Amino acid sequence: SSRGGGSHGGRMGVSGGRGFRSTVYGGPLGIKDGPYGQGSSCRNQGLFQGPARAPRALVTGLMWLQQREAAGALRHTCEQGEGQPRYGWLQHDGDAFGAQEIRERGLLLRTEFLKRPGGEHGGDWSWRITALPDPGTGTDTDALLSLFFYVATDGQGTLQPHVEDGARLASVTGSTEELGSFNISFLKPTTETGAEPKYASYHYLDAASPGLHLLTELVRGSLSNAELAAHAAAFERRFEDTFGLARKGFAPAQQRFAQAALSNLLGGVGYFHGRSVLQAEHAEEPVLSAEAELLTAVPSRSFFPRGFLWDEGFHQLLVARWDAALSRDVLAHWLDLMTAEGWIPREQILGEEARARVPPEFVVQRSGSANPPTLFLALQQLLAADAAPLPYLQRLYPRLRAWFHWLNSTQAGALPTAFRWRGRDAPHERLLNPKTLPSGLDDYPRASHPSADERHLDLRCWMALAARVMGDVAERLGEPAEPYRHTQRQLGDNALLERLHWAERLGAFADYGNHSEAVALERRPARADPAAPPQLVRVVRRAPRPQFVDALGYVSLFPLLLQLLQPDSPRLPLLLDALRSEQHLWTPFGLRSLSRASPLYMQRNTEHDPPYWRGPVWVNVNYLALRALQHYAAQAGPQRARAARLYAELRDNLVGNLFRQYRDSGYLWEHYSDSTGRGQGSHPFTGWSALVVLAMAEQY
Ligand code: 6A9
Repeated sequence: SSRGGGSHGGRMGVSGGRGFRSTVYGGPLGIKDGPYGQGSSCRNQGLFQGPARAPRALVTGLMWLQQREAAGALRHTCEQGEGQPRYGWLQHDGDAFGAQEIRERGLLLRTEFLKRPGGEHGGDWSWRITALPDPGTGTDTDALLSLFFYVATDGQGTLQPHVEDGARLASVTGSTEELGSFNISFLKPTTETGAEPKYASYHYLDAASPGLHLLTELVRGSLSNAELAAHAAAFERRFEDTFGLARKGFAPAQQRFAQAALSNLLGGVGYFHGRSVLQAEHAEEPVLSAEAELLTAVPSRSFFPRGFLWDEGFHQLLVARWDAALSRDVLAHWLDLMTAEGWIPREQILGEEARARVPPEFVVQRSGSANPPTLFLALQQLLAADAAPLPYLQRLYPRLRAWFHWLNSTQAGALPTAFRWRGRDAPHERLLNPKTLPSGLDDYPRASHPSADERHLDLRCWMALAARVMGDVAERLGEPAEPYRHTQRQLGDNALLERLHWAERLGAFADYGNHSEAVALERRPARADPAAPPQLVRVVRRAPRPQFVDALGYVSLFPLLLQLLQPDSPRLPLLLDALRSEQHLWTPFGLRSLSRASPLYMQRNTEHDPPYWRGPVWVNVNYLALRALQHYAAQAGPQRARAARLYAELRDNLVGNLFRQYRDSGYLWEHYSDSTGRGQGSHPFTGWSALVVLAMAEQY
């Protein structure tokens, strides 16, 4: 251990071995590469060609411990709810360089890695860990700090520690299936002035066990400052070349905010593998899927460290601008998860470790359930940027086709060209409105009484987008495009759209179904046991009948969001009115998800289920709104000038609030309060909230 103030480094040189591609993708927390490890050989598996990541990788990581009088806690991960002031990647290029800071009471830990490509095996990579007492948090700067590095193999391979002076671990050599032989060196720690740290001492532990234990005192770093500075400068240049935020006049603090947003999205990209629990529609019991591997970004490194289907399309809109090749890999991995019928499960909880973090009721994925096909948005962007070469599209195409047909057939509505999300919650007396998790908009109000006659507007619009992109891909490949073009025309036909979804009384587009607007939760004594505490129970004051659903919110905007409305549509000015009205969707922080005038605005769904998509501001939908407003501002039509004004105002509001919240709280958040702008829900949430970078850059 050493007294605070030391700078500790470890050079981790991995050399030798076969086909090592040392991209460092963090797991739940980048410094714990853990079971979501990195590395590995080139394999051709399914669609995915290029550097695969190893399921049984060499595992390395860091734990840390501030020793205090009242015994400190050994830390291995950062978890929401620990009151961590701030942690995350400040810079990360998704490939060869990253710099991360973890702040906690009394301590600032900085971790940096560098990859040096070269040779036959992907080259070497190095880490440096810097620990500084953090006087800002007002604690005893003499506290002992222990850093524990571990190296482990996962059931295969060998490890050999090499010890110096009786106690200091100088290196570990060994071999694994993926790497062949390798060497990891731990250099001695230094202080900032280059002197030997006064109180450093070393220990190591070599243990064969199901646990990961090579506990060692860490060492001093020889990642040269010069080399790191060059990477940081290169990152900043590339960031500016890609997004142009300095050119646009953003202040340095705002640029750093945007860099951190991108870096956390990239630094959260992980390699996951294992089996999912799948429930086929007519099977009695859920079954384990085949072993799957998934390279994906995640919504939140600490709270939801796994893949979510519709989140990923949004993530890739940003990733693709930075590194189109990485996006292509991710997209291919997702499409590879498709079952033989054409279904892609929405939440990817692969393997035991991932499952351990998820409450049992969320683990099973049900085969009838879809999720918005946002991967088409990402693909559309790759096509527009000429970043989807034909051989790649050719490999993707059979999967895309199967996916489209699965969606088009299994989610069809009762009327031609109508669609319906399958997998709504079953009605229950405790639910104000049965949720629609497959839509991604979980508790957004839908018909009060789910039925087969329901028509879901957002899904219909997603299908229009999917048909359009399928048509584009088919044309590029010389495949029959007309069936997709036909669907695209049908779903884009504004008159037909109005017939199915224009709700005159609401003055907006809406879902249709068996619905009662007079539904509420009331406190009632439990029926079975009059002595039990009262419960919230749903009462339906007027019988449901087939009608449009009286919810004005994100769903109503979909024909605008996905740019299906003609620029001269008489409905467009009405949607813009709703969007700009503070009584409805407009806030100083972005567009709220549900109108203040809507009966379910900010209503809980049950006693324990607070409003989620019933008021708060969500960044993914705001991004779509900006993109659409910019589109209508570029089209000749009566709303052109107004769309341009709304675009500029909305962008200022959204970007301004996310930046302020980051400055004040240290995080990007899952959603934002529509009344105060405060970040809410899971954090750090640098999944689709990171789209703020594209809003700043005005890239849509
Ligand atoms: C619950 C929690 C320790 C909900 O961002 C991922 C999804 C979105 O796809 C969806 O649109 N989020 C949105 O409505 C988060 C879902 C998290 C479910 C898991 C378990 C326990 O974790």
